[in-house]
Amino acid sequence: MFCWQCEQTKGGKGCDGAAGVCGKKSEVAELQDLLIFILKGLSLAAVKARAKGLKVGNEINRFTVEAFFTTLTNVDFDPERHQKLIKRAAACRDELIELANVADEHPALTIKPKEDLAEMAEQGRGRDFRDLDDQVVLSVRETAVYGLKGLCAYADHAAVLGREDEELYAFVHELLAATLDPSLTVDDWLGLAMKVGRMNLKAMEILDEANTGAYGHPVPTPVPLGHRAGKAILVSGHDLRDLAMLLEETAGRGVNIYTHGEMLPAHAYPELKRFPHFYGHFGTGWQNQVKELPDFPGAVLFTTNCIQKPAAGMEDKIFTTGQTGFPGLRHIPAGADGSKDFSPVIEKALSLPGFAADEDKGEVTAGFGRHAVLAAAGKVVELVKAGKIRRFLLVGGCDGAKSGRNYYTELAARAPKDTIILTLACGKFRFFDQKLGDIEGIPRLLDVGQCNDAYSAIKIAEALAGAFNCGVNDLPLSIILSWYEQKACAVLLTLLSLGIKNIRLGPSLPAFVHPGVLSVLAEKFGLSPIGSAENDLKRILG
Ligand code: SF4
Ligand code: SF3
Repeated sequence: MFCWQCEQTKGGKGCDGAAGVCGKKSEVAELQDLLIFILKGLSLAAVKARAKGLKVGNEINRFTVEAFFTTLTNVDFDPERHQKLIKRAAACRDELIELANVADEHPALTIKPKEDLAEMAEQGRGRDFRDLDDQVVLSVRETAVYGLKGLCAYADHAAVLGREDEELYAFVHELLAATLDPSLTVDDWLGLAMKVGRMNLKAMEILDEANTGAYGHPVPTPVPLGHRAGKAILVSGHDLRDLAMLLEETAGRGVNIYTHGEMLPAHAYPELKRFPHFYGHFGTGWQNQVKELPDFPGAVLFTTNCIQKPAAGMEDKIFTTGQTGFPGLRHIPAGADGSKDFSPVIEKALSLPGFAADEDKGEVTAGFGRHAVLAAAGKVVELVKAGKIRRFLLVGGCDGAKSGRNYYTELAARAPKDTIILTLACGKFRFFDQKLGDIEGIPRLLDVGQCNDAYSAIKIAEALAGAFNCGVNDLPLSIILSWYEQKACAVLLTLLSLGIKNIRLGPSLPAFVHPGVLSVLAEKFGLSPIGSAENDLKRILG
């Protein structure tokens, strides 16, 4: 195996050998390489079908997005689920080949997956992305491909809420098919990477409409970090529909529902917070789950990334759904209409002790989406003009295990009292419970939401630029990102495609970004690595 798609990659260079740092075994990595290879063939056939004016069925569109999302970091570690996906990918590909009468003999179109799991993995061996000699082209191409994984994750979340877009699906096929064309140059791939960014904005916009259309616009909401006496279920990941269905199914059953990780902002949605048994938030960043989850006295449901190998003894308490999977964990499937029966999770929670007593551990406030922040825009503009708000710091992105991530904790703690910190995604767990106070009633720490709510942050920045009659780059705003997995790549490409400059990126730079590409990004967009919190703040604040 060889994989370098995430920030945790071995030695900052690439995971190889028997397993990746995330725990992905070489067999799963090889199955993923085979799956991606066949998805590229499927995509080429889909491009050819569309070029002939033929319609690519929605089942194939949806499947492409789901299968590609599966290969994102910390989503699915189960070889048997990959085996099924590979077979389905080949069947969908062959259906398109027949539909469009494709005569091309590219191996991605002709390879037939073996029946046996070990033989299938063998077919994937050596079929990773390193098929170009030109390392610069390879680097830009893979940056675009990883961004596309993030886009597929967001498109999948929107699709489960019934929001889909043919242009988005056609682009996913266009980009995956393009990876089979060795004649594309660095400039071609830079153009395609920017298009991934633009299309990801669209995916996040559709997801925003899906989430707010179904559950209302988030409103600032205090979220307890403690618990109530009683049976309990913990819900992790990003998928609000899974949470909504579980809340419905547990109503009146004597079970309290808690959020974990990226599910925290769900507390702020009116149609979710109305459930009296939707109580609080448990735990911190995803990388602490092995240590923290054994202290949760109930069942746990992972709806999306980031899932890790469970601690010993936790296997029968943790469930997966959606694209997530782990060998030995029970998976809750979706019915044809997307509905799910969570009774195994509920029965498990009822059989476990639950919390013995109430405990108050303070609270955090979620729900500063664009509606809530822009409702206070007049006051914010006035405070900026009066010099009472010196700068906005957008400190967002993923959390992870590296010690260098203390930078983000320190940055939030050191930021002067006349700065406002906007945050989003799971990187917030580095500082989400710091008490930063307010500036004349405007909280200094504003949690915009999940990583996909980067859409909301972009809208806030654009609205502020409108109010000040300037461009986003001229605002008193600095963007400091933390990345871990490929959704962060998608969001970064979106920001770059919007022309947003001088972004700082950490805790380390991606292994797949070649030094030659980095210098282009530095020159064109002013992208730079983070330094020390103290020095960066000095530079930012002048
Ligand atoms: Fe390594 Fe990250 Fe790939 Fe896992 S996803 S194998 S940690 S590079
Ligand atoms: Fe976190 Fe995995 Fe990236 Fe949605 S949950 S941001 S790391």
